[in-house]
Amino acid sequence: MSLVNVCVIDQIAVLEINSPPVNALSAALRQDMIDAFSQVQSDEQIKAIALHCLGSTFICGADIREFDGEPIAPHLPQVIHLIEQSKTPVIALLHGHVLGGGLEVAAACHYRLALENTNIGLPEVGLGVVPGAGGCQRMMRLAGVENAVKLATSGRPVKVTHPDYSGVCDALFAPSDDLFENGLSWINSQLEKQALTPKTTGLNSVDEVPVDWASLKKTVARAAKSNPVPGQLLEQLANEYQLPTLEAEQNTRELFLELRQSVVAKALRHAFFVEKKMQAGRSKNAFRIEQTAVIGAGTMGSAIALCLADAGFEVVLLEQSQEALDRGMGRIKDEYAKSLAKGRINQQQHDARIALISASCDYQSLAQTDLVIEAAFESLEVKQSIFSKLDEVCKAGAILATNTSYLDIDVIAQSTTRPESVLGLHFFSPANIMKLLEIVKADKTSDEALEQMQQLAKKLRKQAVTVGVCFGFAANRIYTRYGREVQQMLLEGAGIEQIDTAMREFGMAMGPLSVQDLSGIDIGHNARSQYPQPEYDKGYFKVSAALVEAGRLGRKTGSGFYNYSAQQPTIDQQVVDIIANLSKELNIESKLFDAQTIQQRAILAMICEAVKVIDEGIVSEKDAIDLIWLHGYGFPRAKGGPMFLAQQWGVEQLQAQMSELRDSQGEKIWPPLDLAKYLA
Ligand code: T1G
Repeated sequence: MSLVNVCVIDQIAVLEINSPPVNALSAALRQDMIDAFSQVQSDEQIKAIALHCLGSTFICGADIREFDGEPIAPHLPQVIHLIEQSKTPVIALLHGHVLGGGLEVAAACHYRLALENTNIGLPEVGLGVVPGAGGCQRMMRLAGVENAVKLATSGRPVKVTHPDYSGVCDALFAPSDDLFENGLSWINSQLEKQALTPKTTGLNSVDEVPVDWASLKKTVARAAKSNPVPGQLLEQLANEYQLPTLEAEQNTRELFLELRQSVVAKALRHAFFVEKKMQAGRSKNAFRIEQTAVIGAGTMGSAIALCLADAGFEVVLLEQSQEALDRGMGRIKDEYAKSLAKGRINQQQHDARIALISASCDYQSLAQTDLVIEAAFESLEVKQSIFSKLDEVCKAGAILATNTSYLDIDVIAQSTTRPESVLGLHFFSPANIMKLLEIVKADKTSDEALEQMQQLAKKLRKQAVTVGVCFGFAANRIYTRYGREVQQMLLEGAGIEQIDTAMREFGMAMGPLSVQDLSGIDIGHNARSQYPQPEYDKGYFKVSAALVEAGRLGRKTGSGFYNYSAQQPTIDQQVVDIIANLSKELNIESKLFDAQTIQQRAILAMICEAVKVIDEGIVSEKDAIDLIWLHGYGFPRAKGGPMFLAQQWGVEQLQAQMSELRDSQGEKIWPPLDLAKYLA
């Protein structure tokens, strides 16, 4: 059955695309479009062709799943050229997300009509490729060179009403209007005026407005982080933008074909599909969370309240004292004032979101709450007392969540008579910015409660991973192992700046030791101190312990691994001496390091702990590890994640490197692992 239904209304041939879920341009759809266009273009009675999509969106782009294999004919440029060269005017009716190949099809049409809330974009660089069917070239003719270059090199969609892109559409309709009905009446009115022609704007010469390529280059470099493709595309467009459309289109397509099989493109596709795979599926039970509450108005608690209000939930923020509440509410109002000033929200959204958050010191105000998220002081006793009170006050079925990073949720659940409703919701700081959310399943947590949290995560626009209970759950446990390996390398002679620089060059958002200084060296130290230290690991976070003892807790005390008294962080001899003395005391041999060795050791440590975490069933599958690192710790997206990298390095190389480290550090730290089980 064709994916394109053709029907004729008056003198208009309507080509209706129906390829759920998002009308991706699969080979089958490309073929059906060619067949449909060929059929109607030869019909003299047809005076106009309307291209329309059923479902939530117009064509959302190429079918990314095809990128792992060889290109399949018919290729998109064939469809594009058939449309553009049609003697019968072609009008695209746009709604939803007109992205990548979808925008390329729309740009090749002779006219474009859209609902005002339609997004248009060229997100290809975010997949490690470039628009391969003339999107850049035709958008230069419709929106101007600089606007087209910004759209393609940023990969960020814009609303079709954005003033810089007002030249793209010939008419816009209100979001509540019927696009199809309004579209057809627009076409008929133009036909009556004999105003429709098969105009090929996309083939015109580009406008001669000067382009500030140097400034674009700086902007692109800053935004692209470890993804080389935006820079490559910018260079290509800067060199070729004045060429005729079809010639420049072909050259950019060659770059697309070259990039689609690159490791960066594979890593970015992996990240895309892992995010889709891990997001909540269709829900079995109705979503029942309406009233929410947060216990604790500190940094974390107020940021979690922001998260909930941003998603439209009513939130009661509860604290022990009015003074603590006022501080928390102050933080929330400051954050919303900043968002308003930056234009991220408008005044109406600002006021509505603040109105959703109420403050209280009385647990009775939680009697009708559907979900309570506790974000109080990281002490088991404090949490046990809170959960015991919640158990008394909250209605049956209310879900009681803790935001603890390390504490045993099974023990916390025992403070209640409803362990089936107790679980962890581990947000990452700042909670209203970081996408990762660990949903922690305690021993007795019910599947229904977990499923409610997966649906909640989707509404909070979080990337959620369901994990089991252990020290640090999945994310912090692997992060702790990474931190241990970094400190072990310090003891073995690697420099503080050398390590941070190496990991930044790898693509991490920040060096690990700078992160320690930012979050506070004592935070991890105190959490680890609540558990027995591994006897077999004599250097286990000894450097952190020594710095805490010396009062060097990080930025908050003016010094930690670095000294922060000057404009740029510096290294104190005191820290170098602390490390040297520890190495001597622990009889650890010093060796030479380079950036590659540091990066390799760090990633190997992540992979080693990740495999143990999967083996223990703390996470259900290896893709969860990559999602955690991409969205919890700023792992470079263009490298796909620790397990994607492990796949690239291969079992043999990994086993050889880990066995070498096992020889020097022992098999408790580097246990033999069945890597082949996960890295087919
Ligand atoms: N190809 C294949 N599958 C796709 C897909 C795509 N382009 N987009 C989405 N899916 C799947 C997705 O995996 C999920 O599958 C289901 O559709 C619903 O997606 C030639 C080279 C459009 C904003 O990058 O941004 O065109 O989990 O949950 O929330 O020059 O999907 O149900 O099995 O995300 O409503 C450019 C990517 C491609 C768009 C809709 N286009 N997609 O969001 O649904 S490259 C893109 C999205 C290109 C040209 C170049 C979003 C969406 P499952 P969903 P949504």
